[in-house]
Amino acid sequence: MNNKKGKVFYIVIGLVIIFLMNYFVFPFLFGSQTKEVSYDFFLEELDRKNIDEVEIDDTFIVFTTKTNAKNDKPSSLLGVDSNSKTTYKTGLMDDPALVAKLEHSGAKFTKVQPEEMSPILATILSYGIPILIMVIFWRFLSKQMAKGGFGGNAMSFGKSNAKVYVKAQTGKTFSDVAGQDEAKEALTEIVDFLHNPKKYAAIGATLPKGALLVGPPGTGKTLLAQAVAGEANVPFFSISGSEFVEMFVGMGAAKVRDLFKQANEKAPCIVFIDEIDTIGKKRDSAHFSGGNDEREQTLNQLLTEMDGFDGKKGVVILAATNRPDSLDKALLRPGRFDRRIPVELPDLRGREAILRVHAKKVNIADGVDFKSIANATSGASGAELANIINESALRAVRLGRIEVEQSDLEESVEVILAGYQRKGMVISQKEKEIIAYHEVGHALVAALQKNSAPVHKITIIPRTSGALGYTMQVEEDEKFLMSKEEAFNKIVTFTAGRAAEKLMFNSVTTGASNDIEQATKIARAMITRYGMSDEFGMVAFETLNNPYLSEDTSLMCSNETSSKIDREVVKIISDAYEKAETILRNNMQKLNSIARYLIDKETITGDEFMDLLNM
Ligand code: NHX
Ligand code: ZN
Repeated sequence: MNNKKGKVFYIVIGLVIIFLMNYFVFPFLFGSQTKEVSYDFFLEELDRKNIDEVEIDDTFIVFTTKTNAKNDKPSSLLGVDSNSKTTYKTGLMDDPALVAKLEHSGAKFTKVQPEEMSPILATILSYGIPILIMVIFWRFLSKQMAKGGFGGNAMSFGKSNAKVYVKAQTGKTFSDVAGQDEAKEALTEIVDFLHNPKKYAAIGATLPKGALLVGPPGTGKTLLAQAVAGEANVPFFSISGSEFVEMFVGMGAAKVRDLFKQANEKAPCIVFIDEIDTIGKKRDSAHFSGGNDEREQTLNQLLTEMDGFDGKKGVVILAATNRPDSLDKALLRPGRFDRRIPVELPDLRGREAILRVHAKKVNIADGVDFKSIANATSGASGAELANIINESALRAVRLGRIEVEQSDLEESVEVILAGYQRKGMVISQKEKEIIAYHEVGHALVAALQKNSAPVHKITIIPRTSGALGYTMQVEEDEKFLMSKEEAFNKIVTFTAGRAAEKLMFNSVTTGASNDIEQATKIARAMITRYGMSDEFGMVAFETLNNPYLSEDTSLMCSNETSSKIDREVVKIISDAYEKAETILRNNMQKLNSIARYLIDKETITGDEFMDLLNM
């Protein structure tokens, strides 16, 4: 059941119960089946001499009748027996003749003091009892929840029902983690400590209580934590930071308390908190919203627990985040998460190793070249590589094979990059030509200038990402640096698609939007971050906020500089366009012949392309 819906549902039930109590159960319980009636009803009964006893206080007349009142309809809703005597109540009128009338009717009547206690009692009863009932109801619910009733964790009312996974063994070891040699090395000490804490205690060493695994999404932080537990052969408690975020203040903190209590009982063990940034965000000094109390309490509780537990006992807390910059400094103080273990995107060797690890789970044909796949997937994370292997296995099945072949892997790389092929998409001959010339424009310029990655593939088969065609370039070797020339030539290559369209058809299309964006991004970065413009030199106008989110930058410059930067960007790109145009103008025959060939074949490999070019 949906969590939110569940909560609303139970709150509504609670309110309905209070409502019912106030209207039906209380009056019944406290014997006051008092009916409010009009004053003329009272006078009428007086006339009939049907009134038995009367009590008058400062504001009300309360009376009983001898027999059933004439105008009184028994209340069917309550099922009150109409033969039983009912107490009636009516307002006291300013009626000088009242005493005479009462005497005349023969009723017993007394003047009473208004019950001073009664309003207070009434207040207590009408407010206190519902609250009491709510509390009991609440307890009941959380007990049900603990038992797994009401659909397990559908709701998180009440006492913490910390969803903690205790596994005697995660079953993972470091051999399951490929391409993270530095991180593994940093974690071996923790494994050793968990193996024999006494060795460390004997020398008096205080062991790290916590280590923070930082890195981009999909790099295997969770897997590493599981592997540490597996290697050390200790229980693994895992919870995600988002699970601490609760509807009510204090619940998250209760979960933290619970988690550590359980962990202490099971020590030595690993406690893993995924996405710790959800609770560990910097606490603002300003309290405008005031709505962050819950998160703050949770964080404080976490800090308290970390300080509180005995470091020698063997509880090691691992946490993962991809936004280390946004973490509260308090979390990073010594004795807390004082160790920071970077978990980076895999390099070429790492990618190959990761592919091999995941390939163990599927049937792979002999002679599959993982190295070339690794080479083509620069910047991919471990999770993406795992996805590539799975996609290729699915493709193999779809094509009725029992083994994954090289072509499956290559196609899967493209699926991850640009989506699935849209074979059914109908594209007019005219547009096919535009697309082909655009792509061959990219490819020719890439091939004909130095400092440019070789063309790997050209295709005009549309993909589900919206790409109508693309040119894949793959670096021969892994590159960690980019020279100014390489950066500029990249921009030239990006502008070449548009240049080819313009040269060939003397008109341009919207298709180049993605190229334009990328070219502009590189040009801007050259100026504001890489000190590659003659105009400004080595000045940083833009800084990277998060090493794992390349988009997350902040600009620091005057408005004047900002417009100068814009002009410089325009200049770089127009220079690049000119260069691309010149290269293409000097190679029009090649552009024509290869574009024709591409329209015919739809896909050209890098080798075919080079053959055509050198013909
Ligand atoms: C549109 N698509 O959005 C149409 C359907 C100029 C021959 N109206 O520059 O496909 O315009 O060199 C990955 C990469 C969308 C995903 C590029 C998703 C581009 C791509 C926009 C070729 N190749 N443009 C290119 C293209 C378009 C787009 C992408 C993507 C076109 C051009 C897409
Ligand atoms: Zn393009």
